[in-house]
Parts: sequence; C-alpha cells; structure tokens
Amino acid sequence: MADIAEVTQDLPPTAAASRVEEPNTVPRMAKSPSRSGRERRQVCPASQQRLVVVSNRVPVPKDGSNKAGGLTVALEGALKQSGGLWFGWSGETVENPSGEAKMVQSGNITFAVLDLTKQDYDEYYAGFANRALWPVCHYRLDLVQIERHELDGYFRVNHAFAASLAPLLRPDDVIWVHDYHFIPLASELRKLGCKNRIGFFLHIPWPPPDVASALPAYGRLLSSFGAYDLVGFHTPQDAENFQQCLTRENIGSPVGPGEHQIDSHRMRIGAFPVGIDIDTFGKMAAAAEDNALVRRTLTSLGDRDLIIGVDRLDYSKGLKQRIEAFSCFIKSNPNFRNRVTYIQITPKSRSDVPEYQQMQREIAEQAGWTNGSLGEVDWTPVRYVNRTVGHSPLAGLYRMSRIGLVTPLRDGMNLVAKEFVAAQRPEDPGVLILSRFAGAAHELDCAILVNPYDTEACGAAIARALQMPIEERRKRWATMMERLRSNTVQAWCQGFLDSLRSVSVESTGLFIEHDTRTNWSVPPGTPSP
Ligand code: ADQ
Repeated sequence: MADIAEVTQDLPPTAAASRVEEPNTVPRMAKSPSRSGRERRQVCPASQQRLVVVSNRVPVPKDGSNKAGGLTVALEGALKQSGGLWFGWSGETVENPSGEAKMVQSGNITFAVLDLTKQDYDEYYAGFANRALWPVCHYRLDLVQIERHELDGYFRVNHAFAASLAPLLRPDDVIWVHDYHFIPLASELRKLGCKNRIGFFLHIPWPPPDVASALPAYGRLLSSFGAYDLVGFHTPQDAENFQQCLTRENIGSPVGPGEHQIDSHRMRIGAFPVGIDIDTFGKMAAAAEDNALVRRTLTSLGDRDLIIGVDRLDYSKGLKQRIEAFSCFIKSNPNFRNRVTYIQITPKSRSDVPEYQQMQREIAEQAGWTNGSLGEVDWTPVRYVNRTVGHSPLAGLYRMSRIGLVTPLRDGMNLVAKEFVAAQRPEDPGVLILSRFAGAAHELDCAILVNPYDTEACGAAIARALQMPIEERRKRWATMMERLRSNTVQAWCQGFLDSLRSVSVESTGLFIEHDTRTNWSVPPGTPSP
C-alpha cells in the first residue's frame, strides 16, 4: 500500500496541539452476540456504522502537510462519511511503549497510533513482514529469510495491536484491515471477543500454493485469514491463488465462486482492483506544466524525448532488468543515441533490510556503468535519482514523457502505471510500457505489455513506442482512460465496503434486517418490541 506504507513515512511527527488527551471519549467495546447466534442485536444502518481502518502506517494529520496520496485521500473520505478511526503504528520506536494508542482528532476522524520497541520493529516489520512475506508474495523464494524469532515477533505485535485496538471498538464498527503486516489481526481480535465485521485487503500479490507454501507458519497464517468476513485482492488471479491455497491445505472448502466455508463461518474472497482519482490527477498534471521543476527538466532535455520510470527502490520493481532493456534498446537502435533520456526517479525504501542495501548499491553501480559505456560528453542516457518528488511535479513529468516505463517483475497493482495514463495530454499522449506481471495489466491491456525478464523484447518495445503513430497512441490511451474512469479509487473503497457490509451479515448467520420503525437492524423474524 504505497501511500500509506511508504509515502506517508515522510509525514512529520504528530501535532502535539491536536492531541486528544481523553481516550475515554471513544466508547469501549460493548458486549455483542455470538457470531453465529440469532439474538436480537442493535445495529446501526450501514450508512451510520463507524469505519475503522487499520494499516501499518497512519497518515496522522499535521498543519501544513500535504503529502497524502490518492489512496489515503480515498480512505479518509470513507472515514469522514460516517466518522471513523484510523489505527496503526506511529512510525516511532521507543524503549518502553505504553501499549495505549496515542490519539489525534481531526474533524470526525480519530487517528490512533502505537509505538513499537526496536525489537518489535526488527522482528515484525523489517523481519517477518519484509524478509518473509514480501519476497514470498512477490515470488522471490531466493530472498526469503526464515527466522523463528521474527515469526514470533510478527504474531506478538499483531496480538499487541489487537489488544490496544479492542477497547476502542464499538459493537457496530466495520473494520477494514490493510496489507501483509496484519494478516493475523482479525484472529487476535476474535480471541478478545470482537464480533465485528472485519475485512482484509492485500495490496501485494498472492502467489499460487507451490510458492506460498514456502512461508514459515504457512498453515497458521492461512488459517488466521478465516477470521475475516471478506478478503480482497487486486486481481482475480490473486484471489484464485489464495482460494487454492486454502483448499490445498484443507482449510475449509469452496462453496461457490469467491465463497469459502470454514467451520460455521462463510468467508467471501474477491478481486477489488484499486484505482486512482483520475480527474484530480489529470488536472494536477495539466497545471504542473508550469511547475518550476518540470520546466527546468524540460529545458535540460533539449529536443530529446523523455522516458520515465518512477518506483520505490525495491527488487520487485525490476529496475536492474529495466536499465538493461534500455541499454539493449540503445545498442540495437543507434539512431536513437543522444535523442532520448531515461529518468528513473527512485526513492530508497526499507534501507535497514540487508537485501535492500545490496540492491541499492547494485542499481546505482549499474546506472553509472551504463552511462559510462553508452553516454557522450553532452549526453547522459540514464538519470538515476534517489528522491521523492511531490505529486504535482511528478504528474507534470509524466505528462511530458514520451514513454512511461513500468516493468515490475511482480506487483500487486502498480499505481504509477495508472497515474502515467491519467497525466497524458489527450491530443498527444505518451505510451505506457507495462509489465504483464503487474496487477494493472488486467485493466490496462492497451499498454504495450512486456515480459520484464525478456531484455530484448523490452528494448524492442521502447523502439516501437517511440515510433508509434499518433492515431494508435490516442486510441490506446482513450481505451485505458475509459477503464480508469470506470474504476476510481473512490469506487474501489465503496465497492469493498459494500461487499464487506453485505457479506459479513450473511456469513455470521446474523441475517440482519433494518427496522425503520425502531431504526434498529434485527435478524429476520424477530418480533417487533
Ligand atoms: P508500492 O509498491 O509502493 O505500493 P505503487 O502502486 O507503484 O507501489 O505506488 C507507488 C506510489 O508512490 C505512487 O502513488 C507513486 O506516485 C508514489 N511514488 C513512487 N515513487 C515516487 C517518488 N519518487 N516520488 C513521489 N512519489 C512516488 C503497494 C503495492 C502495489 C499497489 C499499491 C497500492 O506494492 O502493487 O499498487 O500498494 O495498493
């Protein structure tokens, strides 16, 4: 989950002035009926149910900060609708965390964050989440590190988060848990008596059983998914892989498309491809033509065409293969020498994970070596930049690029691909070259789809994109825009929550109907009071 997990890590520390000093203003979790019972239960109409979002990083607001990405804005929008709580890690490590969440109120949204110890951080975040779950989910079994104490730390931190969240919950809250850091959170909440509807969305891919089973505590992790009412993925392929994993491990059984019965609990499994706020992004890109950084960059290019890559520095993004493909393109198409510039904007991430440190060195060396061997005194073919760029200049840079090079080896969705398309000029759009292993390829199949491992084919795709006739560029772009327009980030949010609100009612056995006279929701057949 890019905006939340990575980009918001730049958010400044919590504003002390806006701290809510009285955690008791948030009601304690009340007793609720059995998940499978048919007791009368006071349930708010769906529109009034409070939303609780749980994610590893929380965009705690601070005056003057304007770094929220589309996903954060969409989730905040959903939280604002009915009032909400956003819960997760503070981003801080301290010696003795209190175990009680620090609360910040902003309008009708409460942000509640917990500190971690250094050991928790090392084991849960840098350890199990990013050295076991991340590589396995990205099909990189060669990079998996299995350490028993990190696995223990992962479950311990999930237990601690659940214990801190439980007292903040109300019986009718709908809980939406995000990403691989928190797979066991629902099962930990259930152990503490939580009967709420709980949905989970995985922002990264889910691999097929032969790959996924390389995870330590595979069976335990899979079983813990059973505590959710809805589990969502970016693509039907990921959802199918996941259901196959459950079936192969004899964890419940499929009971129809996208439904899985585990004991008495029916869980829904679905694909919810995340979108972007296409109109806002398009407008921002158009306005950014006047942005100072964009104009300076344009001037620095002279009459060369721009090829752009924008990614966190992560081995899943295929940067090594991408630079190789660019190099192959130049060698096979010498007429393009000194006529194109490839800018790769790549902020470092997870620098405390050893695999990332090594990769950072390798990519920097490769970019330098490529420039040394291909460049001219007056031409640097690859500009490699380890920086975060603001959303507005980034949108402007996309807009002035002839090619967006988005070639991850594996990606849950890839929002850069969508942002690149949304930023283009309708009359003269650039071309998206997209890996077939990005979730975005399901919707953006009018991009030039490539196999990122095939260097020569990727090099040829760059040549093709640079020479693509304007009619073809416009046609491909218009089709992609149609797809993006029909699935915005707001629609994604709404779609997931609608599904969660409907599925959990059925799956818990509490077939709740709304009684307009009492404004209560009750199981059908319950006599009126
Ligand atoms: P990420 O792996 O971080 O997210 P991605 O979907 O591409 O990848 O999102 C990156 C976001 O960060 C984009 O909004 C992009 O604009 C921004 N960004 C990247 N580089 C930047 C830079 N140099 N400066 C400023 N902003 C930059 C995870 C999954 C993805 C999934 C998302 C959302 O790995 O597969 O698409 O969550 O679910």
